[in-house]
Amino acid sequence: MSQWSDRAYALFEEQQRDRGIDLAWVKEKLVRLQIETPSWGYGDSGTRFKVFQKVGVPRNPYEKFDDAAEVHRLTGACEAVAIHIPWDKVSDYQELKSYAESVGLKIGAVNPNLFQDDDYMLGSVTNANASIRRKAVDHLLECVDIMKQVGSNALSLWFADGTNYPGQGHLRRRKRWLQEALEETYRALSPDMKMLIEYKFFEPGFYHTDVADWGMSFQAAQKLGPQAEVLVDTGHHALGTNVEHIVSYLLDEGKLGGFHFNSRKYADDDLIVGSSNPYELFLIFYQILDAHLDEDVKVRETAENIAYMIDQSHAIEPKIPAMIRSICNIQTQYAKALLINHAELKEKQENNDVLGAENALRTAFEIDVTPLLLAVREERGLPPDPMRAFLESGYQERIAKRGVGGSSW
Ligand code: AOS
Ligand code: ZN
Ligand code: ZN
Ligand code: ZN
Repeated sequence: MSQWSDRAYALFEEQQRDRGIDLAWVKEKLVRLQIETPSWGYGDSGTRFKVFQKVGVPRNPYEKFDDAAEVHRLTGACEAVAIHIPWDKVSDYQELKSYAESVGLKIGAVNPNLFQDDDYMLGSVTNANASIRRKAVDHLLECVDIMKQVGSNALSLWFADGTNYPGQGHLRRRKRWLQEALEETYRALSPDMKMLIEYKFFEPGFYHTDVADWGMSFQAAQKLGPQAEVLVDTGHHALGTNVEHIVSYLLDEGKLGGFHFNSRKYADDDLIVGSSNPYELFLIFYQILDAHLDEDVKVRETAENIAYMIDQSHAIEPKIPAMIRSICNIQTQYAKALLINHAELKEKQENNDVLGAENALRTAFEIDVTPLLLAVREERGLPPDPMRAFLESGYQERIAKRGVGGSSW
């Protein structure tokens, strides 16, 4: 480290020791934080107005793994990559698994795609047409089979099913069809597999979506059994929703399975994590780390086994730097949350000291964790500034030979 960062870390260490923070524990937690990146985040994407094609975008799933490997090499935090079927369809999934391993990665969640076939215009598992429902369930089962081939232990489900107009669909019938599809899929899972059920209150259906909120995901998962859990995509709530409250509720029920992290200002914007709402991310991590310390072993285990994933689409930003920025932002907010003094906070809460409690929490958020992050990266032999290391690596220039017109999503 430079003299400046050595001095900054020494001061940081002293300040945190004075606050009663166990820095060995903080560092261990930081090192263990792994965040899965999505294969589709490396492809071209856009809005409904335009998909901009970028130079050097991966042309196939293998090149997406190459890019993900670069992100992992620089951050040490992204060893798994989520795949989307059929966007990442290959003829030999064992070969895809071996390829991932050869570049230092593993395959994370398998995401079925039930929204791009014309057949699914009016729904997939909730379509009024039984043969389309069958086709959709067969695709879910195919994805479970792919999980077995690639060694994935998470089936990540998001249904675009919904309607645009009142009366267009029969809501209760659709609810039952959805549960039937989930049940058939759940039965196909191996005992070590999780089913993660994502919710979203709008889009592409603008009147209703079949899995609209966490309560619907939760109830479906509850009925299915212990292998089914809820996935919280941070962009899938109405503005003003208290996402960290949902997180704490699901943790306490042992049903928080994973996250799709991204940032949003208005809707499901899928922007760089923490770019416009860093305090929300910090407060989510506060709930999780508080649950790490819970006296109930089930709550602790739930908190320790959360699948952290990024779900972003990069319309204008260069994709690999956008991913690196997201990882760094997550690490920053996680590090801040690790500096919460839980004993102090508990004491303030128990004394009904409103401002004292708020201050205890905010104090951690306001700490500059740069010296800590630099020290941890250095101890792990990682570049202190992963973004700068990427820009200086020449990787972007090397992949330019892929040309334009790579994979979309
Ligand atoms: C869609 O809004 C969801 O966030 C899903 O997770 C989706 O599968 C993913 O964004 C890829 O399109
Ligand atoms: Zn998502
Ligand atoms: Zn989304
Ligand atoms: Zn999103």
